[in-house]
Amino acid sequence: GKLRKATNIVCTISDDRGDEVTYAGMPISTIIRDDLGVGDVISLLWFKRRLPRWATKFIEMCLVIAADHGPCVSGAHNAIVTARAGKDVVSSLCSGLLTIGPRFGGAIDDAALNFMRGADEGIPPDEFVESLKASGRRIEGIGHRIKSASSRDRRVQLLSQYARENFPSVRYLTYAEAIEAYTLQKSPHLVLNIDGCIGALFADLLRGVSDILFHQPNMDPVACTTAVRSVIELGALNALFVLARSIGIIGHIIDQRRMKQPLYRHPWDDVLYATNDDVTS
Ligand code: Q5B
Repeated sequence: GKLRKATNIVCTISDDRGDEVTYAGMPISTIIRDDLGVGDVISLLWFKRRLPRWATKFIEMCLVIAADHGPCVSGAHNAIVTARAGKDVVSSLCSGLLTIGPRFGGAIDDAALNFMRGADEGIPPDEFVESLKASGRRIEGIGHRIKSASSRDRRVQLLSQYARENFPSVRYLTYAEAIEAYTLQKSPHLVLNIDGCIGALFADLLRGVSDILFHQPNMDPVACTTAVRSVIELGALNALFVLARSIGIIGHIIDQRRMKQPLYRHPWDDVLYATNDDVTS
């Protein structure tokens, strides 16, 4: 018989060989005909499943809510400086995206995994916080430079409210809020932030769609937790912030180019010129 040629690449999410491309088996004409949105497209291409509307709407809300947070945050600032140095859109976007990491926008995966661990193992909030502190780690998903107990993050409130009204369970969000209640006793700035809120709620979402995701109705809770954790470990939650914030970063780049802004140079009076002996850390 015929021998199949060995392939160098395996792809399980899309197929462009027919008349039209399919996303997880669904032709794009069906996606258009059925008026599906970007939340459905992300579900198909990232998770290889069509998810229910309550879940795809949450994904779309994350994209809207995390699209931009003004010009002063790390990503926008870097992109603005790069655009003003005369670089193209792709280079400026990349320079902005490269700031996304453990302190800025890239704490979502670890926040989700940690809040899941705490809730599933029944770790009391004080123990959870103090054990991370003892190991010298910051709690992913907690803390914000400008948001505080008296100036709450509206984004966190909007996502939490939607989830409470539409998710089958908000168990991990509830745990994250218990952590926040404890950290707020230490400092008013140690609020549940956008990364922590998306992380906890995405873990709740993945549990809520586990029968669809893993093709197993009434899954054993321990097996479900392991399967959800393995999805999060792929990095899809941080990727959601990357995707969302790309929208805003591109906006800032276009804004700078439209205004023909000159090369940025940081002002001398905003730099402390010091010797090593002058600074303590
Ligand atoms: N402390 C976010 O810190 C920030 C602590 C903590 C225990 C914590 C910090 C942090 C975890 C990572 C995280 C996502 C760096 C943030 C985002 C998107 C954004 C951004 C925007 C957007 C802020 C002062 C004292 C110190 C610290 C202690 C702080 N956080 N202890 N666990 N998590 N969080 N990132 O204000 O005793 O004085 O040494 O790393 O979740 O990125 O809008 O800006 O949409 O663009 O710089 O919202 O919380 O304060 O670092 O001077 O810390 O608090 O140990 O204690 P700050 P620091 P001490 S959302």
